Amino acid sequence: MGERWGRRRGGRGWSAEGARRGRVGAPSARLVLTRGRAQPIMRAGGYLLSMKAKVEELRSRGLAEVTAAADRAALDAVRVKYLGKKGLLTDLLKGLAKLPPEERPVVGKLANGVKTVLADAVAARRDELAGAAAAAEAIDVTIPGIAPALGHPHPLIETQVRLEQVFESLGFEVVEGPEVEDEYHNFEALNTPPDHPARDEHDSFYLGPMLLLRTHTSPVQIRVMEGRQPPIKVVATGRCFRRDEADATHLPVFHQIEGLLVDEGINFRHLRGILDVIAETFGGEGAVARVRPDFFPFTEPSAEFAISCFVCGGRGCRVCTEGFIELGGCGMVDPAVFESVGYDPERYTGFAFGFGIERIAMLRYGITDIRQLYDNDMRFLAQF
Ligand code: FA5
Repeated sequence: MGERWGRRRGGRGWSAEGARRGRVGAPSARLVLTRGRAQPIMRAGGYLLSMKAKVEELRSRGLAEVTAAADRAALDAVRVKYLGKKGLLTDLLKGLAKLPPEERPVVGKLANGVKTVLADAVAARRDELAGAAAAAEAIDVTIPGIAPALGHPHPLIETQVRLEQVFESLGFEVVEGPEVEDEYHNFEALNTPPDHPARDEHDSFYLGPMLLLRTHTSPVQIRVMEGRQPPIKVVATGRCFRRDEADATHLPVFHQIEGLLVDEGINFRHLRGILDVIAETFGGEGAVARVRPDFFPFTEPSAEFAISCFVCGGRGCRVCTEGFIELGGCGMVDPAVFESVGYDPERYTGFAFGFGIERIAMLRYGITDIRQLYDNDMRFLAQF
């Protein structure tokens, strides 16, 4: 350095070109000419060069940090660090005041240029990151979907709905009655007084002295007839409750469909026509219907309705009794029942029936044990 100073002072060996090339520590020709004093000129020149180097360094460091920013937050931090109000470039520009006025534009231009370069690089990197994020989140709509497992109505409900549809198509109205009944509607009005032996068969769940869970859907007949005059053409479906041991064909809670048709001139052949519809619709191919005499206190004559067993075809097996599956009872409404609801038994006749819906579902789907309907085993239910 000492030697250079010596040469500069002498004014030889230094050219304006040399200064323009920006040799470290070299004063610019202009400074020499305008200032005429070596010392301040050399200081100012040194400061200018170090400013330029600083700007250049900020440029390359800033660009490297922008490129390295892995996400939006990191990129924003880099932007604030270099371009923010208190950022490194802003800081540097504040330092311009220390430069001679004619040098300020040179460094100012340089710094503003770097500002633009960094701002552009930040914007480009932001786009790049947004593109990468969008690509990562993109959904490929061409990939085959996963089919959701679709449910379907339970075979018991399916059978109940189908029964209601069949009867509605025959002009019957679907009605409802309470599951908690009084003894009068469940027994007395149906011609079954307290000492009647048929009451033993309906071993009941009592809720109080006169209140019980209905043992059959027949009390709905009474409730309908109490509320309106003939002609009556209704079916009622719902749960019934008995203290029965569960086995292949019995449950303590089961469903029945009750039917009642009352008008002038109704006879057993009308009932037989309905039984044939049930046998054809739910019995399956080749099924044989069987109607044979039975006893119910509320019908006279009474009959038992059964369909040939789908398992053994009528030979007899564990699922059936003597080759037939009993669906329910039926008959012509007993005049005593009409009297209990105030109908004139001389004028009106009618038939009634009550079938087990589980038994019909068993026939329909070939189910050999009634309990399977309530096991809620998806492997079993999914078959239907
Ligand atoms: C009755 O319940 C009469 N109310 C039916 C009736 C209505 C007769 C109208 C005349 C006129 P029964 O107790 O037989 O009848 O039952 C009828 C049907 O309900 C049976 O054939 C059977 O299919 C079904 N059932 C009865 N008890 C059970 C049980 N514990 N589990 C499953 N199903 C049953």
